[in-house]
Amino acid sequence: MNLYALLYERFAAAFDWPALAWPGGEDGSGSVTWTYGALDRASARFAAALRRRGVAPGDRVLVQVPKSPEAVALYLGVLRCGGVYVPLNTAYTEREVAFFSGDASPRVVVGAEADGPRGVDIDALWSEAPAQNAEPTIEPRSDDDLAAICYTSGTTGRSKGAMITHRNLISNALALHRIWGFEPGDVLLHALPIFHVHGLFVALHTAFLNASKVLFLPHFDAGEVRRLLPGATVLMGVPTFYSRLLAEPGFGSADCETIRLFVSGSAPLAEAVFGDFQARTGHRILERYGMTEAGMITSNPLDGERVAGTVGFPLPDVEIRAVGEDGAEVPAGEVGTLEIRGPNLFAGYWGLPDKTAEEMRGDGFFVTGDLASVSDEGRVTLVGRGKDLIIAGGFNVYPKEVEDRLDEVVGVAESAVIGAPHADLGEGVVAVLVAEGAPVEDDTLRAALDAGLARYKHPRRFYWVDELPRNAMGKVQKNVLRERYRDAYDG
Ligand code: MLC
Ligand code: AMP
Repeated sequence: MNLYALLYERFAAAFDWPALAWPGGEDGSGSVTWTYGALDRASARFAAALRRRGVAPGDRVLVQVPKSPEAVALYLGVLRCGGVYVPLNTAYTEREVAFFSGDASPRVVVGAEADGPRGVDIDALWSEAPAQNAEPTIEPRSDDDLAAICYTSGTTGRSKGAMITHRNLISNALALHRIWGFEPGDVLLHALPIFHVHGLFVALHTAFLNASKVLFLPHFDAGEVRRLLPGATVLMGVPTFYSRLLAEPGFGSADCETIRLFVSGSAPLAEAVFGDFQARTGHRILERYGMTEAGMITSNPLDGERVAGTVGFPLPDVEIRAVGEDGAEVPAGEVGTLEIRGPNLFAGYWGLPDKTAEEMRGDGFFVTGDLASVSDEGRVTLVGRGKDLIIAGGFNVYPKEVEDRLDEVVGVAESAVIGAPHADLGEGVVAVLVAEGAPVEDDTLRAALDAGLARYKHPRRFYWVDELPRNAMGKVQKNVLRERYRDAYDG
């Protein structure tokens, strides 16, 4: 089934209800509200415009646009015409976008490549469709057809497109809607970006399945979120949202009287933040775990014990196991690499069958690269990552990609990029460099990185050394560097 057909069933009963409330509004109300009817009609209009541009079922539509209600309608429009939605971080530079565009070979590129034949901005696309009564068709799709390709960085520094099917999205949305107890009257406060799984799929799908009102913010601002909390019942965020709310003077239970659920994910929620949040507000944040390739995988329970430092239990129909280096499942409580299987699991990496095969077991389990223990009761505790990944404020940064850019800079002989503890973002990016001649100024490094690397990936601390620590195999010992520079941000 087409995911949009499922959503439409819910929308059709709620055409007059508020869907997205967006700051602004010329009437002085402080917000512009789109009803579910308006959202449905706008998605039909975008679908019509995309069809006119030749988008047929299965064609990719690459999108790099700022967050807005129109952007949501565009996403739904792509689903509706059977296209494959390929969202990109708005921070990506032209060089990064060029890679994705070349890789995904989209029929249409919205928001980028304005001068190219496939490029169009979102307003122009909107005006290309018939203003009235765009045909309300929803292209039939089978469960295995692709709904989206979401790029996720690779350890080799090359991004891979995770192919996500309608089944993946539908199964995950229905499961989360149920286990998180969505009910009539729920209002979601949405401050996440909509180019990643968390803000686009997890948050929007659960709210839309519920025909809930969504207080839709362009970006996270702690003061603004606090101001809007009393009109909401659910907030979903990365850990930084919660630590920043706690940093608001006087923030506490009075701000949270209407809230029934705070959800955290995409990066580890520090036990101290969980504890402080409970002490100040009385709320135990519900932590869940997921990834681009599998949507949501585990969740702490809505009813039942939410244990700090754990990510809870597998979602319905999701199987997990922790596996040792010999490939055998480790005993309960011991640490292994987490492998998972279920209707949420993606269809593979776009154009990379060998890479897909490397990360899939013969019995259909996917190797997540996360290290975890699973208790006797099935509760999962993540203890680290086997993959060389930094997560800053919920955004992933792959060291290899940053090292490749640094190594291109004249005067840099070699580099090693690591994550260091960061009070606000969880981890911050640190570069350790070996000079070729005189060390390069930080500003020169920054300018060089600006040319091809999104700002959130930039190291904000640079250290020059005579040589990088290596093991007997000649491999850089990142654990040594992580220890040496652990106070880079918070020292
Ligand atoms: C912004 N900056 C960051 C950053 N966000 N640097 C490192 N890490 C980040 N996450 C930099 C900008 O480049 C800029 O630098 C400066 O910080 C200020 O930018 P800003 O836009 O004002 O930032 P801010 O409002 O502080 O944003 C922080 C944030 C945001 C935490 C609110 O990053 C955010 O919304 N993160 C959510 C990420 C997310 O949705 N992840 C889900 C992935 S899905 P300069 O130099 O340019 O001035 C997934 C699966 C799952 O992982 O399980 O959910
Ligand atoms: P992404 O590639 O953006 O999909 O990021 C997925 C990765 O984020 C996972 O493989 C985990 O390493 C990490 N992650 C997601 N949720 C959590 C969580 N609750 N705690 C710790 N790590 C998490």
